[in-house]
Amino acid sequence: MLIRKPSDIPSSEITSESSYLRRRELMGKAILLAGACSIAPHLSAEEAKPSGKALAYTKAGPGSAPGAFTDEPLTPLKDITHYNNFFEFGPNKGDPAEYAGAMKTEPWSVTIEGEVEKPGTYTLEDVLKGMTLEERIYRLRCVEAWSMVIPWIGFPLSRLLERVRPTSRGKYVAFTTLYAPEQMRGQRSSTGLIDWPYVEGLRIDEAMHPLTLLSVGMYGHVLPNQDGAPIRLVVPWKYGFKSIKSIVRIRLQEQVPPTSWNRIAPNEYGFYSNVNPQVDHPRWSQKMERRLPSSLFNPNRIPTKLFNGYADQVASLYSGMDLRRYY
Ligand SMILES: Nc1nc2c(c(=O)[nH]1)N[C@H]1C(S)=C(S)[C@@H](COP(=O)(O)O)O[C@H]1N2
Ligand SMILES: [Mo]
Repeated sequence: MLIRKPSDIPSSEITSESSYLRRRELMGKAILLAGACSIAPHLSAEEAKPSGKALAYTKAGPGSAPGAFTDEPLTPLKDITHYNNFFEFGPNKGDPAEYAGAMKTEPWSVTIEGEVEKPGTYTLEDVLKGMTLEERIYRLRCVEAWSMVIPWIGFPLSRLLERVRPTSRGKYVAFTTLYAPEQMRGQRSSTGLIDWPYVEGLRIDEAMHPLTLLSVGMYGHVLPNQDGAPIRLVVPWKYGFKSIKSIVRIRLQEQVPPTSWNRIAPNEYGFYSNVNPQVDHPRWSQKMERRLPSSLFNPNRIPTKLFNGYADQVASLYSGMDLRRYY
């Protein structure tokens, strides 16, 4: 640091006492604000745990199946639970943390119907019976160009689908989120953006892919409500909006299912929505992403990878397809 004697400092640089005091007051406020907004810098990822029940699961490690593990630093729980998209609770990133507590996740059941030999309404306990839970450390890349690394706990969607035996006409899988306006304040608002309930879909081969996960937890515990409790999809090579939360219905069908964002803006959000740095969103580039936590002074910008870095595992699903046309 450069230190100057008072006599070296021209009088124009000397701050009058009153403005000095005012500046201290402002700095004090800025520090308080920074403290309130900071991302729990003193808590290591290992210390912060979700408040829900602990789960038994096998931990991800370098020996895990290809794609199921990354040694990139985990995003702290604080960011994963306070920077969310869950429009059922409002449009702002902080809304789900504030309002998702009103969602009742017990009891919960999932209806599986359509082109399956064993349709039915299964309680979450039924779904989990005999299912081994495993940790998968996946990147989640939002179409808004931020990303996180999350230690999900769950099981491959294929294991559930195999149990209900898809028929040969089950070409697509449609997913539906809970509709409960009395619990989800965003569903009561009249903005009319999303036609509730939120819906999503996958092609059957995408749904059966070993990386496609139904997640019931993270950081060793059941999912926090704002992250899609008690059961949500995680499709790591697609933009985050495909990973539908708080699922109550899974339907196998012959036709391409509608998806919420495609309904809202079909020229911006296609059915496939594979992460692709070469195909820009019409209103912004997809070449880079902001890995959370990030801040004004440490934006943490990194290049986005094709299929979010899972190309070795999933590129073959799309061979021969024009990824610009099928975005
Ligand atoms: N039901 C429902 N699922 C949803 C959304 C939503 O608004 N409603 N938002 C999607 C979007 S745009 C993203 S990026 C991810 C965010 O997941 P996270 O909040 O757990 O990080 O959830 C997806 N699943
Ligand atoms: Mo998103």
